[in-house]
Amino acid sequence: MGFAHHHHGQSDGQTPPLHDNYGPEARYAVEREAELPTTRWEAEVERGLRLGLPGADSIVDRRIPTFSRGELPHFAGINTFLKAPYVEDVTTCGEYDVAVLGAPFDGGTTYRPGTRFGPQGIRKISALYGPYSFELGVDLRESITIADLGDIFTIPANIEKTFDQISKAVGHVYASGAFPVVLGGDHSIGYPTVRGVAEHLSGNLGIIHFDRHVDTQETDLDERMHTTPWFHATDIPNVPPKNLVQIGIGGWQAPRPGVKVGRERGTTIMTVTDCVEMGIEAAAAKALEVAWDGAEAVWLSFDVDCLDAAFVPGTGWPEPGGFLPREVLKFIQLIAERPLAGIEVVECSPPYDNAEITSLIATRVICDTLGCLVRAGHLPGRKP
Ligand SMILES: [Mn+2]
Repeated sequence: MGFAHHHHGQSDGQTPPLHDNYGPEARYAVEREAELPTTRWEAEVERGLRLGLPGADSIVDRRIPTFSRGELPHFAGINTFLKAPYVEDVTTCGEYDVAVLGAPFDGGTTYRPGTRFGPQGIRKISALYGPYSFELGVDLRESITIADLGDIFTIPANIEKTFDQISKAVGHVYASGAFPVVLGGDHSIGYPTVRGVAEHLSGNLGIIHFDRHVDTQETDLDERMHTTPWFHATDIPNVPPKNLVQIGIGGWQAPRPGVKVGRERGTTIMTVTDCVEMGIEAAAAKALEVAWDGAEAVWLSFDVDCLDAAFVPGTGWPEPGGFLPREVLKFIQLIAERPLAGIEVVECSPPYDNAEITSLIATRVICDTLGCLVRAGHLPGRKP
């Protein structure tokens, strides 16, 4: 890489017509790139030179500063999410379109821990990503502003106090008008995140939940754990279970007490086979229909273990037979054609990861969600 991919190549502004060898997606991608501005990229270069000093005399490309400031080089710099500015003053988060916040908590895990390091792992590998997606034809840098608020102060020995902290933090971000991106953390955080958003709505909140596990039992090991968020979330008056759609459920780790609760409350479960055999397009349409039925807003809760265990070794309860990454990414593209209230990505456990691949897919899911929301015109989003 380097700077070359930021050049547009045609200095005279003339673009030759595309030949006919492209498929429709590649054609869309190549055509779209020509329409994307470079305004904020140029501002980043200018800022880098101003704050980081112009590069040494031997540096030929005079856009390179002495100190790395901004995106490049990808391996340098401080690990915020996508190298977004670290915004220490959370009272200002509403000035940004998107606010990333970590929920480093693994006190709800019932097998492998380590998700307290999930936000660190996701931020670290996110440095590998630029802000531009080829297929989506979106450049996040040119379209939206992102703040990294750092992490919520979780209380490792107390689940309930941690839940209260998470609800307060997520509620603050949601009320500010910034789009919340929550980096888990184990899946117990699904209950307090939803609680934090729901209290700011006058209508109902639907939930689109990707997972191999139902997570609908009331307690596990005598507490509210990462196997229980949706029992408690759907006890909230404006989070009805009829708007909870659970995608990718299956295998040998879906506890019977949770299945019973889902049956009694009328949640909707879609297995991997159901989704693949009806086709991802039809499955996404069904998921949207269920989640949005009479709802004011929809929350996306993405457990990385909905993917086949081969793709997510760094997770709390890996389960073979899950989705392929491309199936999940297609699913997300379709879901993000409607607006979202926010997204959480949970159960990424870097201590069990190999070559950062679990953190990599967690990052990809977030970037694709943001990119698709931008493409669909939902970001920049609502402001209070
Ligand atoms: Mn799970």
